[in-house]
Amino acid sequence: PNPIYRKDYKPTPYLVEHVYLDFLLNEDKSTVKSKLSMTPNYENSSSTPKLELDGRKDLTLISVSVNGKAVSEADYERTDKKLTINNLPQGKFDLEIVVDIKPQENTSLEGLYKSGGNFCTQCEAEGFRGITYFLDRPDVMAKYTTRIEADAKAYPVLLGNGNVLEKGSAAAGRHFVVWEDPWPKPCYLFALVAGDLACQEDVFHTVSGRDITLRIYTEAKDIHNVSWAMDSLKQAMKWDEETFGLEYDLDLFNIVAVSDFNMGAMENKSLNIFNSRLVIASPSTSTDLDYSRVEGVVAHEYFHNWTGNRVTCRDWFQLTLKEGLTVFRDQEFSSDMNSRPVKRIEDVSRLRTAQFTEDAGSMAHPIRPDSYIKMDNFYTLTVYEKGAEIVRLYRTLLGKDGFRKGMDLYFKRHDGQAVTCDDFRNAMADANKKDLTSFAAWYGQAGTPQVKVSPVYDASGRTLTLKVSQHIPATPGQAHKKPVPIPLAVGLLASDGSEMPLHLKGEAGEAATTKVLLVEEAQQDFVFTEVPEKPVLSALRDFSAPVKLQVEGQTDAELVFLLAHDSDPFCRWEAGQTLLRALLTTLYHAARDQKEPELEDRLAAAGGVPESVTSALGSLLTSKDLDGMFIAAGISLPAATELIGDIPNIDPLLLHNVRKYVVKQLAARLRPQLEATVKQNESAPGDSFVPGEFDQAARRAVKNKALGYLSALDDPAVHADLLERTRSATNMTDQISALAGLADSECPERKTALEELYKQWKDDSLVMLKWIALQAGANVPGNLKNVEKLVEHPAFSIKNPNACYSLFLSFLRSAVNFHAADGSGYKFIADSVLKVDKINRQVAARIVSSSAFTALKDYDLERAQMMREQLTRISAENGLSENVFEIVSKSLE
Ligand code: B3K
Ligand code: ZN
Repeated sequence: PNPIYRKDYKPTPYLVEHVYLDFLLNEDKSTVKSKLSMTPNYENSSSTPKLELDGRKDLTLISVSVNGKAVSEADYERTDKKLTINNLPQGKFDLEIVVDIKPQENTSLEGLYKSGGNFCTQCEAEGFRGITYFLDRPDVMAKYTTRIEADAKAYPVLLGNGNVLEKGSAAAGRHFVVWEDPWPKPCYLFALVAGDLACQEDVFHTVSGRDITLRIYTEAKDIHNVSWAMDSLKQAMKWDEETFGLEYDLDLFNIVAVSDFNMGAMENKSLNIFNSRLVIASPSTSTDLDYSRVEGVVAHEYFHNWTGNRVTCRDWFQLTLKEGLTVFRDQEFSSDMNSRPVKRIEDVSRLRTAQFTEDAGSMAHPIRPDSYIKMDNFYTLTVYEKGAEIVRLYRTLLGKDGFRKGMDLYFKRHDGQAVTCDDFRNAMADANKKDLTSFAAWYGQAGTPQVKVSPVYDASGRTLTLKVSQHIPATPGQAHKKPVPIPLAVGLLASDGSEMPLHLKGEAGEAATTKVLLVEEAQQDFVFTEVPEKPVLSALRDFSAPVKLQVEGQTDAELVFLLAHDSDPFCRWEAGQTLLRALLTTLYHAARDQKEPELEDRLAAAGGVPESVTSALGSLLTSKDLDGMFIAAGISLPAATELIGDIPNIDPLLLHNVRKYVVKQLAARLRPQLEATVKQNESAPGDSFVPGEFDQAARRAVKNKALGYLSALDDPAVHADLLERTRSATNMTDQISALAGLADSECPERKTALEELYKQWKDDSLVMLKWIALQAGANVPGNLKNVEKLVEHPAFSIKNPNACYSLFLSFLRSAVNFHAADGSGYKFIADSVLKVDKINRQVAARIVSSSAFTALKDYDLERAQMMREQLTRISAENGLSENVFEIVSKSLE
């Protein structure tokens, strides 16, 4: 397979003005007739250029005609991927193509396929070419009219983009609906649904006084559980009007939930299609986290209507233009709906545990990649989450109003266009009369910048100098990097914990307590004057840039101080995390250097968990002025993946055991406080669950975190209590947390609880996903054989992406079993990838790309070698998909 390069971008020689589609949906084969009004997009010349349409080999071509006349076989060529038409007429012309397809056999879930007996589509990035031959790229924007015809009884609901133009019945018990979308769009936003679906309807009154009909469709059994999604949609619509002045642009907005879907959801114009797990929510089956995900994703897809649909991407390399921006928008929405500090901490944790790893591994790429083999492989944390951080940089630098001005100009200039990341940056720059050219480096360079800050205090001159340096590590294909502009938000704390007013040398203006320094060079000094005493530095406030920060000379005592006093909630949390990362690293090295005596004794001899750490976490736990959600995050240990890469040639099992030791020590020493926390935050009998109620959710969060710690004690009384909680829980948050507390313990209650939960929820496929995930990710030794049995279990289906993610992605997180010293975990994953790849290439690729196989250089030599062997085995497979090939071959380089 050949890579596609960003530098090779060229517009198409023809554009499409209007697309008329006619779908005849059937059980054996479905027919797609497309009529395209084509218009020339080339310089006038005597001969016309050829037209190369994208397709797939499973399209059965029935006919091609131009202006009503069949194109002779001599005038077109077909390959597995293209239909090329020659000798086209000058000027505008109509092109008609008829193909047959078999959606019922389409297990890749790209293009038109069947889920739960219904027809549905997924076209982004390149699924439309699986439906018909087309110029399948985002810069070809057209108006669409779609006629859908199917059996009236089996498919009573027929949905398309835009408005209903016409509907009626057809021969042989069939019916049809014609949809018309007035807004030009790229084909990746096309959608169609035909099925037997129930519907909940609502209405949204826009700021300008229009009434929008909102409909959510699900299978009949789920329709009573969509009100949270509906409320979230209305909140999002209102928020976008208030925050960005953006109003919805049609009279109808549909959401359809399907159970077989490769990703979370898709923002098709006025017909969003969702993975059912992101629409359906009920207290007894969904956790607080599920509720917040539904809210966030419903909002995200809605926000795409402006950032993505009205203004779209010129080519797929620009994906972060719509995704980074839309993630930023959904993050801000969720912050406004819930707790801003907690949302920020969650987002940073995700970035750090998963995106930083990606940015250091074999698939590392800039937020705007330079090349790809399969675009599907680039819907990544880098493009999405790091992309959102880069959008946030503008907001940090330009302020809320400046950012809004930039957004307004972006829409004013580019509404209805397919544009690039440079266009966005230019709008931000021009609206604020600022030169933002240097920000281009963030779009072109992969890797996480490492920032060092050395504070130097001069008591006689009462100055504090911050010596700041940055370095971006090499990534595949990019050995040397130039510095990027880094907004570094800082504050200075006095010894009484108060915030010092900041005076930056050479800068007039009012003294604030947080200052954003713009670091643009590899090394730069910033001097603060009138600093009365040696301060404690609070740096990277609110995580003002996606970097790894190291403060030179920072002591544990300073971290404990920041954890107690910093006015910036992010930095307060971060101080605790830094303390814990350092502790885990120290203990890991102590344990690694010797083999004798027992691990626990070695760790104890190395100092164990110091009293200062225990008491700092203890005071956080018992703090009266912090909410439970923040406390839960504050007492959580950094994920193992945060240390992988920083500790060379890591032994993941040893790291796991060190982490386990720290948790157990903390649990033992803080037991009274943990037990008190559980008691104080227990929900009262009669308390009813109110979705989205922060206070309640915060209490559950800290209670369940405390129970999680207690479960590490290996105490039969705790196990009995957890089992009892899985039985008496009145909501899924509590039920599944209690089960999670048992999942890693080798106790009789574990088996009982798993069996009971299965009996209770076996008919609810969304709860079964959690049940599968907990078992597959368990760290009990020898669990692989249980996981292998799970693959055969009726609750699991290898054709369902959600089931695959629950099982395989969870297994990847089990240090004990995935990283088993005999290599059995690696072999299981390689076998599974090969099996899944034959069914669904996107899911298979996602399993490999989420695995440590893409970071094998970070692991000990034995493990790295075993991973390489499995990658080699995968790469030798006949008929391997391009998706998996790309990841495997890059990981072997
Ligand atoms: N835009 C879609 C992602 C499509 C992924 C295609 N492999 C969902 C989203 O980001 O909103
Ligand atoms: Zn998106």
